[in-house]
Amino acid sequence: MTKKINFLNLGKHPITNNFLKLKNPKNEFFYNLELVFNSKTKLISLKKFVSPKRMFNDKYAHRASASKTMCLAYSKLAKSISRKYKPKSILEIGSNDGVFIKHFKRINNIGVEPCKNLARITNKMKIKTYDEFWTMKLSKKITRQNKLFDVIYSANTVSHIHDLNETFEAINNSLNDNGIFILEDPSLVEVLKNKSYDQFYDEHAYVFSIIALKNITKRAGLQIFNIEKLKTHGGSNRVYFKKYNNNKIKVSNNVLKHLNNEKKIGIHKLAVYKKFSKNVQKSKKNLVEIFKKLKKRGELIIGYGATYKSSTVLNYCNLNHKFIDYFLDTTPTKVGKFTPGTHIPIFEYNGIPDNVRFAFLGAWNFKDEIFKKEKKFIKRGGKFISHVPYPKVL
Ligand code: JHZ
Repeated sequence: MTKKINFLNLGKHPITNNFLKLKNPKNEFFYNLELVFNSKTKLISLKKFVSPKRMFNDKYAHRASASKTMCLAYSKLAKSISRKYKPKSILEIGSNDGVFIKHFKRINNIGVEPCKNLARITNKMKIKTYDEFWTMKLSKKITRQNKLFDVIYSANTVSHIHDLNETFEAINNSLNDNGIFILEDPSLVEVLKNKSYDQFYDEHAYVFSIIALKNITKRAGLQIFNIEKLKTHGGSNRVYFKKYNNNKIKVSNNVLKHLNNEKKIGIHKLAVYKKFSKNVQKSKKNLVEIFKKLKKRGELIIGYGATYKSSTVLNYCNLNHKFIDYFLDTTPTKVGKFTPGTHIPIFEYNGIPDNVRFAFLGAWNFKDEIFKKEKKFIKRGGKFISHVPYPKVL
């Protein structure tokens, strides 16, 4: 019998995309963020999902092209797909602001993006974008209008969709018999290693292991044939799938290597998550201590990058505007607003002001890019605070 076993309760959390116009809004929505382990599929997920309509709306703030690292990563991948697979058609599920799909203008390139403000951006770029949620119904509609696809790509999106069986079946339905599906999402191995519990929030319904992915895609007729480990978004996996009946593509040895490594770590065992839960509680205690110490000394502390991830850290650790004076962020749709739940003002990034000595690294996944950019701040003695892999002043 399948059992969903609780292993971590992160308390009450707001909608991460709900950047607030008012500091003290009325009726802010909160839900309980709890994590469970599925004893049958070995999937790690939120216990209770938040309604997709609450999260993915016309005011969606995240822009995938907000970091140079990601722009480069997507352009490199687009080149490699064109060279290796020479597709005549490509579908992207979760096309955001077009950062990836725009590289395929010479072939039939289609986007799926339920956030209407984002779909408008790519439709304006002349990339046909369906502003709907990915379902079997939509897959059938797109396939009727565009035939089957040689490549289907989805980055940081499938982990956001609640019904995984329908999602993968719909992907199979839209894929050519010789086509490939590429999925990219944060890696559970990296989350455990880095204690990066902030990969769990309303939108991240799942964080995938390869073991769980293998278990749930099999019944949809998809088979993993290759895996690339990526540094992006704090450590991700790029997983390549083919249809089970496609014997032209060989399964790479690295698939077995990943599966064996996960077994060695114990990804399929509850004990690993119980230990993770203890590590997360310790991480909270140590991070709060750092903030309290600095604030007692009267230090001004800013946040660098008002990420969705940081919402989990701030709300779980009760780090509100008394601890972080303000955030700096480059995303225009976040500027002038307040962080969800913790109500910290977000200002436009124009360099770190001279009076700042401490900055909490909300965008720790872009540490290398940010450290390169902030050489002046570091040179004058400025310090970053990060909770990954453990709370530390860097
Ligand atoms: P970033 C979002 O999560 C939501 P977030 C979503 N659920 C998801 O899965 C990932 O993206 C992919 C700012 N910044 O990408 C820009 C600077 O200000 O880590 C962004 O607001 N200066 C779809 O929000 C934020 O940080 C900089 O120099 O956790 C980064 O957000 C850089 C590099 C970034 O994703």
